[in-house]
Amino acid sequence: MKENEKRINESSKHEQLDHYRVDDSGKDLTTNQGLKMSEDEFSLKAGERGPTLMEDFHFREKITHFDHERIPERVVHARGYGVHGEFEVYESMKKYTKAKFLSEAGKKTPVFVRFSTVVGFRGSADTVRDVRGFATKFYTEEGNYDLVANNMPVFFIQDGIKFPDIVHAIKPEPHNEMPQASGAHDTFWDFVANNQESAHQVMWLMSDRAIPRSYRMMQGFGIHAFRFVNEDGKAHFVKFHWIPKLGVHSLVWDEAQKIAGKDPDYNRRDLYDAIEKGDYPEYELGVQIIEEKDEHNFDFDILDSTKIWPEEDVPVQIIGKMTLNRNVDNVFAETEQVAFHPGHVVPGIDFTNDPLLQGRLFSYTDTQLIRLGGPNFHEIPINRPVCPFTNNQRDGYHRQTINQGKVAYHNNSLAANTPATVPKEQGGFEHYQEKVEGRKVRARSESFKDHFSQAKLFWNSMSEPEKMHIKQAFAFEVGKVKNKAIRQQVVDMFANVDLELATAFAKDIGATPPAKGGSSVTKSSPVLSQENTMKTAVTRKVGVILNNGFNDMDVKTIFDTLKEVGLHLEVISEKQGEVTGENGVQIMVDHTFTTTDSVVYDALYIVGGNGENKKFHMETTKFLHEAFMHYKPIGATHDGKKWLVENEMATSKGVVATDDINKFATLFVEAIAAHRHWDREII
Ligand code: HDD
Repeated sequence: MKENEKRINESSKHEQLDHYRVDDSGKDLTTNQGLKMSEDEFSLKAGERGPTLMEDFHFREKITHFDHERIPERVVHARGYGVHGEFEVYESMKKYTKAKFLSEAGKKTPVFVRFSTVVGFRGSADTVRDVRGFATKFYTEEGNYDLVANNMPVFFIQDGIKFPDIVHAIKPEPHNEMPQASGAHDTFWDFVANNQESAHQVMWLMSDRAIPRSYRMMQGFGIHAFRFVNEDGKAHFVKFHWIPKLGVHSLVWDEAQKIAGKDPDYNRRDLYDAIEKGDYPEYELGVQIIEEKDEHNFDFDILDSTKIWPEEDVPVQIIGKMTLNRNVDNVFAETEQVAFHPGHVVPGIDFTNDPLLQGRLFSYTDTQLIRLGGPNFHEIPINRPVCPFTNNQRDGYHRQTINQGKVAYHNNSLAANTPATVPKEQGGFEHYQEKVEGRKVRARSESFKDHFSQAKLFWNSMSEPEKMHIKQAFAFEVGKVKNKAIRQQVVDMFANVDLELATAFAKDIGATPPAKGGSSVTKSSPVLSQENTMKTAVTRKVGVILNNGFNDMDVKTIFDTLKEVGLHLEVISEKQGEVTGENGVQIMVDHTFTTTDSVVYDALYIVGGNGENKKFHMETTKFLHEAFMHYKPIGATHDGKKWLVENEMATSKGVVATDDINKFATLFVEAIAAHRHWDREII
C-alpha cells in the first residue's frame, strides 16, 4: 500500500507522536551532543573557591538552554489547556461535503483540542469572566482541519481589521498593566460604548456563559458561516456547534472570583482529572445548514459574525461525537506549540466572505511565525499532519525535513514536474468558485448595521435567575469603570437592548437611568438558556465533611451508592490521615479545611461525627454558608443535620436531610443533577 493511501484511524496521531516521545528516566545524563557527564552539580572552576572557567561547555550549554526556554505567549488565548481525543461520525455528510473525515458513519479521526481564556496572560486564573476558546485540530487523511471556535456563538466585531482595537481595549491598560484577565476597566467599556457592534457579544460576556463550571460543560461555536462543498461542487452555508453531553453549566460570580485565588487552575485541573479518572468528556458536533438560495432570506446577514442563526429557524443537525481521552505528555511540546488556523481546511470545507473570517485567514499563520520562531512550525510533532506533506518550500529556521534531490521548483522536467498538483477529482483542493463583483471600498454592508435585535433576543431567552446574573455582571463590570461619562454611555447603549436591564444597573453604578429605549424584539430562543440544558449528576464533585465517630455503616452505603451514580467524593476533615467511624471503619481524608474550600465542590455532604470540637464546628459552618450562598446542593445525614437546623436551612430548596439512606441518596443525586438551586431564599 502506498503511504498516502494509508488508512487514518483514531490512533494515527499517537503512532506518529510515539516517534518523538522520550522517557528520560533510568538514562545517563549527557550533553546535547551526547557526551556523558561525570558531574552536574558544580561548575568548572580555577580552584575550589575560584572563578568559573570559560571552557566549561557543560555549564554554558545548560544555562544557555535555560535562558532560551520561553517563547512569546499567544497575543490572545495565552492561557490554555490541551488534550487529545477522537472524533467519530454518526451520519455521512456526503450530501453536503466531500470532506473525507465526515464521509461515512463510524469513521474516526484523531483530534487535539486546546481550551483557553482570551484576555489573561499565560499564568492568569482560569475562572475569570471571559470568552473561552475551544480550538480543535482534526488530523484527517486529507490534511489538518482546524475548527478554531469559542464558547459563545458571536463575536465583538464584524471586520478583522478591528481585532487589534478590541484586543488593545480589553487587555490590561498599558500605563499600569491592570486589571489582569478582566474586562472590568475603562478602556474595554469605552470600546464597547463606541463600537456598538459589540452589543450582542457583550450580553453573552455578561451572562453565565463567561464563567463555565468546566471545559467539559461548555459549548463550542465556529461562529462564522463556512461553506460545505460536495462532490458535485454544490455548496451550502454551514455553522458548527460543539454540544457537551454533560450539559452547559456555569459557576456563580462570587464563587468564580474566590476560586481564582483558591485554585487558579480550576478548569484545567477539572479536565485533567476527568481524563485521568476515565470520565472522558464528550461533545456532539452539530451543523446548521442554509442553502445558497436562502442567503438573503433572513432578517440579519448570515455572514455577520455578531449574529446567530436562531435554532428555531435553522435547526442544528447532530453529525458526530468527539471524545477527549488522553492528557498530553508535555504541556510545552504539545499545548504551547500547537498552532491553529481557521484557514487549515480540507476539500469540502471552504470560506465565505464574512469580513471577520477573512481577517482571521491572514492573522493566524503570521502570529505563529513570531511565536514559534519561523516558517517550519508545521514540522513540530503536534502540528504535523498524519498524511504525507510535500512541496517545494525549503529551509528556514529549525528545518527538520531533509529534502533529497536538487529540484525545488515548478515547473520542472528533472523530477517529472513533481511534487505534482492533484486534480480536484482526485482530492486536490480547489477554492469554491463564488462569483464576486463590486467596487473596491472600505465600507460595511448596510445589512450588518442592526446591533441590538439579537442582543434583545438573547435577553428575552434568559430565565429570571440568568437575567439577574446579567444585571449583576453589568453592575460589577461597569461599576469598576472610573470614568463617569463612559458608565453613562454604557447605560445609554444598553437601553437600546432592554430598558429594565439598563435601568437596573444604572442605579447600581451611579448613572442616570435611561428615560426611553428598548428594542421591540419579542422573539426568544429557548435553547439559549442554560436552564434548558442537559442535567446530570454524573462526574460531579462532592465534598464530604466527616469526623471521627461518624455512623460508618450508613455512610459507607451512601458512599457506594453515590459513587455508583458516577459522583466523585472527597473527604474533608480537620486533619489528614484517617477518620474512624463508630464501628471502627476507617476512611482516608483527602483534604483538611485548610487545603480545600467549599467553592471547588459541586455539592456538600455533611456527616460530622461525635469527635467534634469548636474549630471543626466553625469550619463546617463556614463551608455550609458558602455552599448555600452559591445555591449548591447540600446533603446531611446523622450528626450533620444539626448544622442545617442551627442555620435555618433544613427546608430550603436543594437541601436534603434525612437518615433514610436510600431516600437520601436518591434525593441528593437529583439535587446535584439540578446543578444549582436558584429559587433558594438567601438569608
Ligand atoms: Fe482568534 C487565537 C478563536 C477572531 C487572531 N483565536 C485564537 C484561539 C481561538 C480563537 C480559540 C486560540 C487557539 C489556540 O488555542 O491556540 N478568534 C477566535 C474566534 C474568532 C477569532 C472564534 C471569531 C470568530 N482571531 C480573531 C480575529 C483575529 C484573530 C478576527 C485577527 C484578525 N486569534 C488570532 C491570533 C491568535 C488567535 C492572533 C493568537 C494565537 C494564535 O492565533 O495562534 O492569530
